[in-house]
Amino acid sequence: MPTNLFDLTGRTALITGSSRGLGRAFAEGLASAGARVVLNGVNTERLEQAAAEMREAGHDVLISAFDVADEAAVIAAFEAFDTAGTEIDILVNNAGIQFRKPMLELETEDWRRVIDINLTAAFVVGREAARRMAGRGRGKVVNIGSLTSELARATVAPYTVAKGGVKMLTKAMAAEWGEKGIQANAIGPGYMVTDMNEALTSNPEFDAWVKGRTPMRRWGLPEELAGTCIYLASDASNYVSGQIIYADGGMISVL
Ligand code: GCO
Repeated sequence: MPTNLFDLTGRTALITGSSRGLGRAFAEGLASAGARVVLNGVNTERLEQAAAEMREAGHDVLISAFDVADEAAVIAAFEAFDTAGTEIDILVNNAGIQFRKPMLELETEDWRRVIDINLTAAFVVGREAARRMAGRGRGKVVNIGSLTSELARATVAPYTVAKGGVKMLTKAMAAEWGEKGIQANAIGPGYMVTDMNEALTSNPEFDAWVKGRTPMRRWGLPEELAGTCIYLASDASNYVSGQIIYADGGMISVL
């Protein structure tokens, strides 16, 4: 038994969509547990800024700019990791977007974009990472679900469908990759204070609804998800696979 089951020293973690928001918090959490982290996003300037801030705090940080929804770019990024000898031990499939519109007004193109980025990209990046993890006989995949992995909310249908898919993708990964030494799990965040949710946090009615509906009576902070991510990325969860853990202040457990 290692002395610290949560120690990630010597591991490298790729976190998609990590220049800000939840992804950044996951990167900070994994780095503080000892991992080298690879930040990803499409805006190189923003990535460099985030990397500089994290290095300032003493973390070991690389950046890899690519669009998770562009399969050729994903494959090229993993080939670049291979060339550089960068082995991704931990993948956090975090990149996501939201698009709020009632279904009767929703264009198919917007539906597809949300599904592509939130769901299909998790499969594509997951496949590329897992092919390499399988060769090494170990790896951790942490997908990011949502309360909408279980429950619908009006105006966010494609996101709901994508996140329901992420829950089942996690189980499919667990089913196929367990024998290769890979554990795949998911985190289901509750309502979090992020840029993506700005339209919700700044809406007094929505704010009151979230606080009324959440047993902890408040929104979650991105850093409050870090511990769950460290757990699922570390040896502490070595016999846990196919699970989605809700970090939601208790919201999904109550009516
Ligand atoms: C929304 C929010 C959601 C929530 C999520 C909680 O627009 O409904 O952005 O994505 O944050 O459902 O898990």
